[in-house]
Order: sequence, then C-alpha cells, then structure tokens
Amino acid sequence: MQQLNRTTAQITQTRPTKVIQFGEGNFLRGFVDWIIDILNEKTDFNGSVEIIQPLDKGIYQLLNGQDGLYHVVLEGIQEGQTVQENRLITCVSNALSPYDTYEQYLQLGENPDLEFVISNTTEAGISFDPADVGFDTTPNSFPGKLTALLYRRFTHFAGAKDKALTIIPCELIEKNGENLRETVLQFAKHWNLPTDFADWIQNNTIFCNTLVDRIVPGFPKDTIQEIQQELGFADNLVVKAEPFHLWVIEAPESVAKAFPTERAGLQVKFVDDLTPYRTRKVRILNGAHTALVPVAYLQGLRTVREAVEDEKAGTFIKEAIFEEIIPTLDLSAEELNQFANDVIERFQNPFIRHELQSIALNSVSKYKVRVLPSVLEYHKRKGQLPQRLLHSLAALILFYKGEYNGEQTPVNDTPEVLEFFQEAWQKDTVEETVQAVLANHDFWGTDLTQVAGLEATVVKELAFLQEQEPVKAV
Ligand code: CS2
Repeated sequence: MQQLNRTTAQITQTRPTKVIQFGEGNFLRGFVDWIIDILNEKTDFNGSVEIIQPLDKGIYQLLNGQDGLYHVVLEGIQEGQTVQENRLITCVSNALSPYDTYEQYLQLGENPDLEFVISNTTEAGISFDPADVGFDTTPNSFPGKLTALLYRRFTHFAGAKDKALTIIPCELIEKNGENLRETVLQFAKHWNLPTDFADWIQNNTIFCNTLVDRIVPGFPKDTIQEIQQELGFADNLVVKAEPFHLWVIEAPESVAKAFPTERAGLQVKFVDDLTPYRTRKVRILNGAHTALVPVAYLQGLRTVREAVEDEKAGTFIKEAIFEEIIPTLDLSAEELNQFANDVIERFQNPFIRHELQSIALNSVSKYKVRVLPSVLEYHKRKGQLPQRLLHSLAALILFYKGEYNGEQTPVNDTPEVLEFFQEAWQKDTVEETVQAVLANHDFWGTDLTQVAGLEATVVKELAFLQEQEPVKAV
C-alpha cells in the first residue's frame, strides 16, 4: 500500500498560513481542521494551518512524515440513516514543537497572513502559572507560549492594529475566550512586558468564547487495516469521528465574515450569548462522560458504548442524567430530554469505539467543570445530595489510586494532581484520603468537606466500591 504524502496524494496546491493551532490531538484534527478543509473547498477562505504541539510530547513528526495529510472518517446514524464519509485533510501545512525550535516558533508571529489562533488543550490548559519561565526558553503552559508569540507579533508589526489576531479557544471551560485573554494579560504583567502590549491585547486582539461538540474517538486501531485498504493509503493518522458537529462562537460580525462557515453549510453558529448551548452540552454530554468513566472502568468496561449498553453502568448513567443533572438546568424539559436522548444515542454509535481511557485524561479538572456544578446546584435546589454523581466522585478518587483489584487504572493527569493523589492515598485510613481530596481548594475551587453530608456520602460510596467484585479480565 502506498505511503501518504503530497506526491502520492497528488496535492500540489499551497495556501498561505492563516491559522495557528495549539494542539495536534484527535479533536482538533477531526473537528477544526475538518472544518477549515471544507472552508477551503467551498469558500474563498484559502488558508492553511500550522500546528503547534503544546506539550513536550506528541505526534508532530508523524504528521510531518505524511506532509500534514491524514483522513477523517465519519460514521454514525443520523435520522435513522447510516452516514459514512471520508475526507482527506489537506489544510495542515506544517507541525512544529516549540521545545525543539523555539525561535522558529516565535517567527510564526511575524507572518502577515496570519489571522487566527485556535486551541484545545483540555480543561486543564488555560491557567496562569507564576512559576512559568520567561521568553528565553519555551514557556511550559499554553497561555505562556501564546503570550510570547503575540508579543513577537506586536513588536514585529510595531503594534499595528490590523495585525492583531482573532483567538478561538475550544477548551470546554466557561468563558474560555475571556479566560484566555485574562491569562495572557497575567503573563504579560508577570513578565513585565510593556503596557502598550497589554493595551493591544485588550483593545485589538479578539478572544472569542466558544462551545464545541463532536465525539472524536480518534485513531481506529481495531479496524485500521480495513480502513487503510479502503483509503488506498497507509495513513497512520486516521481520525474516526461521528458525523454530528456543532460549533457555537460568540464573536463580532467581522469574525463571521472572515470565517465564512455558514456559506460552507457547516453547523457553526455565531451568537451573542452561548450560555444556554454550553450549559446543556457540558453538563449533560460531558458531565455524563466524566461521571461514567471511573464507574464503568472499575466495573471492567472499556468503551462508552459498552458502558451505556451494560445494565448496571447504563442504568447508572441514565439515572444520573435524568434524575440528577437535568433537574439542575433551566431550559425547557422537552428540549433537555430531547438533547439527553440524542446524547445517549450518540454514545451508542455502533461504528465508533470511544475508549473510556481517552476521556479519563485530566479527569479532576473535567469533574470540576462538568459534574460538580450539577452536584452543587442539585444540593441547593433539593436540599439533598445527588447519590449517583457522588458515587462517581468516589469512583474517581479510587481510580486515581492507580490500581483497583490488582489491576492498574490508566490515570493521566498533570504532575501536581498525580503527586497529590499519591500522597493522599498514603494516609492511614480511607476517611483521611477522602477528606484530603475533598478539602483541596485547587481541585474544586471550594472546600467540599463544608457541604453538609457530602464527605460521609463519598466515604460510604467508596467503601461500597472497594467491596465490589474483582474487575473482569480484559
Ligand atoms: C470527551 C469530549 O474526551 C472527553 O473529555 O468528553 O471530548 C467529548 O467527546 C466532546 O466534547 C463531544 O463534543
């Protein structure tokens, strides 16, 4: 089978780099780049994407080995019909790691054609770290790297207003655009950058709040041979995803014009206020994902579909959605029930294998954003605690022990979180472990031991989980 590159795929066209993308993961490649590729095909957008690998590990060499090319394979059932669609993505011009070539990375800021920065660094990615190093070596955090790049652009173009960029983050945190702007300003101050740079960021750089939705499980390792056969290329970066997609963006008219998704027939909505979309999606879809992961994983299940179709885990998650999450939301019951039923159907997509392990990444910050608001709101409205959501918190704490019934659990989180759990699990009793975790203000933004009855419930649920049957061999 032939290798995939621009020669074998006969791609000769080149386009100016209009987008810098922080992140090379499945989601960005299966959602954002797929959208940009369609924009190039159907409108006069005519731009390519330069991918920045935000962490000191990743797949950028693999991507460059295929000249930035890869396929997105969409499969699912929509309105009773099976949808299957393959697309060769050609909009990625290059990928680089600032850890290898920091100066080359900064020079991207000098490109006059550049218009957009798009990111997805998970819920843990947008935060200010005062310990982050300065400009001489690569900043660790994504906002630190972005600040350095913007500063290079600002100095190179002498603060020209029309060279300011539009920043479109996809992280699922509330007000992601505003948060990112504040974080960049914090870095600018921390590194003593001139105040006219801060003014340029404040007044000329557009930071959009956004909400993204598409389930992208990524590389289909079980069926890759058949897929490669069908594609006719030995593509090692295939991204598998569902056909459904929605991108809601709060932005001025000028951005909608420069990013003409409507003309391309894409489900991208430019709105004044995305709160209703966000609350519904993050609390129901992502909340269910994150609550389900540790519960189902400890039960020996490995994919979302398996979990939803399992009697015990399936009942757990449906009850959590309909009895504990939906009652905390203010949209109409009809709309919420419809959305939840659609989500359950999407979770059962027979064509994709969505590993619980991939959703497990950074589960602590995900729980805070996706599940905890439902726990606290339920408590406020009902004067009771949501048992199932707290069961999942207990399962999460157990999951972070790193092993369960003699098997390892695939914990994947920041070094700070991992270190904390390692110490917490060395305490003498489970009660003390739970107490330490719940009292961690950095995790939850509040001290959860202060919520009446919450600690006792989590201790009880955790004891229950520890008495469970051993995990089935997989
Ligand atoms: C998932 C999301 O991996 C995860 O954390 O919950 O990627 C989810 O599939 C998307 O947000 C769906 O829009």
